[in-house]
Amino acid sequence: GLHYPERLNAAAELLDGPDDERPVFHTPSGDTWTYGTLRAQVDRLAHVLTSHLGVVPGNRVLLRGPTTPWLAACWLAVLKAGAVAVTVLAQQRPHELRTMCEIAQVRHALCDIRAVDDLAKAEIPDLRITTYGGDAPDDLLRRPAPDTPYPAADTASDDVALIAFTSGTTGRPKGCMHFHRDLLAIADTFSEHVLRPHVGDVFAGSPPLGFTFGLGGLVVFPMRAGASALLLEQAGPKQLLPAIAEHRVSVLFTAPTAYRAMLDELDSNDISSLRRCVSAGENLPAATWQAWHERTGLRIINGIGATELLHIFISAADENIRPGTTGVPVPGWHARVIDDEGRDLPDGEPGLLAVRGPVGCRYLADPRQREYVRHGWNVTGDTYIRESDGYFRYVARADDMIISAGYNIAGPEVEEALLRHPDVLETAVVGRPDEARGQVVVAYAVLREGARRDAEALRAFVKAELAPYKSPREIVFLDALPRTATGKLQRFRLRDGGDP
Ligand code: 3SK
Repeated sequence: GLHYPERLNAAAELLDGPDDERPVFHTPSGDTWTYGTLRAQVDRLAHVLTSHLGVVPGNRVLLRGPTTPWLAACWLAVLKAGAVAVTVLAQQRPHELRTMCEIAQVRHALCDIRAVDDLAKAEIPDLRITTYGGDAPDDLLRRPAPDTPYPAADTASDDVALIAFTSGTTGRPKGCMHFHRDLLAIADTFSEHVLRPHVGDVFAGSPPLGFTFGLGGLVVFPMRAGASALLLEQAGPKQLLPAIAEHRVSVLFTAPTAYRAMLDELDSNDISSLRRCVSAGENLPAATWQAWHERTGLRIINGIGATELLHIFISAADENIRPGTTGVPVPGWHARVIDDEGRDLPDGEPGLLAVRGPVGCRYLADPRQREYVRHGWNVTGDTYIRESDGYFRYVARADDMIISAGYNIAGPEVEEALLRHPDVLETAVVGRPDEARGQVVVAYAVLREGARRDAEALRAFVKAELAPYKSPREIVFLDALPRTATGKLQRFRLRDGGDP
């Protein structure tokens, strides 16, 4: 198992090691931060936090801004000073920010000047906002600070370092508390054993640092390996490919829909530098895995992670990949498929995914803790099948199973069939209430540019692929699917028949 010293400061650990001259962050405009620069800036910022802003160990500090080296440096400085980083997303609006600050009892915020409007509008009582990246004399980056090393706060390995909010497809956001050691554990499990990065790797990807998928993939993993990351403020499928080509990115973190969208643009970009592609955030359809493999020769590393557990806990790489499955428990993690009473289900039977490992779910003051952690296992809310070879296959989110005329239908299986049609870019399949059948299958689809919206042809296509009872009764075409700020599909908005 993993053993960390009783006293541990994750920021100090991550910063320690690589030579001063080695690169750590690149920006799209061509700037490079070395480990030496980063160490000096983090120490400056930590001095300012402590001596100008009065931050003391244990204080919660909100961080908000686009993905830049400065945001990463602020995050490291907060941890190095022994405070607790509270990360949020750019898309979060004033009322959501107010709720999160209330839940996490936030008193300080470090905010990119470009993202401050919504935070200021939130009018959060007793919140002291310090901006960075502007030209005001009190800007965080302009404050005078000693040029001396900042001694890292003497934190315990199980002191809270991070509060990350789950986007929550419904309901009040939940703050997940994570320890200093948790931040190293995600690197020492998934990254170390599945990703296996090299010192020379250049990481990049689409998830923002306010989503732990991005925080791990773009800051923690590269730093733990002494490697570097390209930090992109705009990281949609259209920006990723040219950035990979220009900066010779070798490790990519993004979501299934981005892999699918990038297929159209592959010819005009040289992505020969890529050696690792990670997909998480949502289930990776086998059709997307195959298409990417055929076009690039690369084998996508699928994974399932959760904000509650910080990063990826089931995955596989290289020759261990079985397309269409998520993989096996990452070394250090354990997984089971259980029924509602917590009993193991036989292989091949769908049930609740339960996992256990070096990181656990600890909601901050939220009774939903009891639903997530049962009998010492984290129950993620996903329906999975464990196959006889030990591989875990995603079925659906537990509340996304469709029951139509007595049949159990997993929406993702129908989505998978639709995605095998070349015109379909994205799709979401849900159950719509129906008097006669309980529910009927309805598919929402986004087509590739220029494709004709022919519902009948698509229905016929699915009928040829799947048992007829799984075929959508109706296909609705949309320009985009409703998603959360972290890119997760909001099926409930389609199911409710509301305005997507
Ligand atoms: O929520 C997720 O899907 C996720 C995936 C990978 C790593 C981290 C997270 C939170």
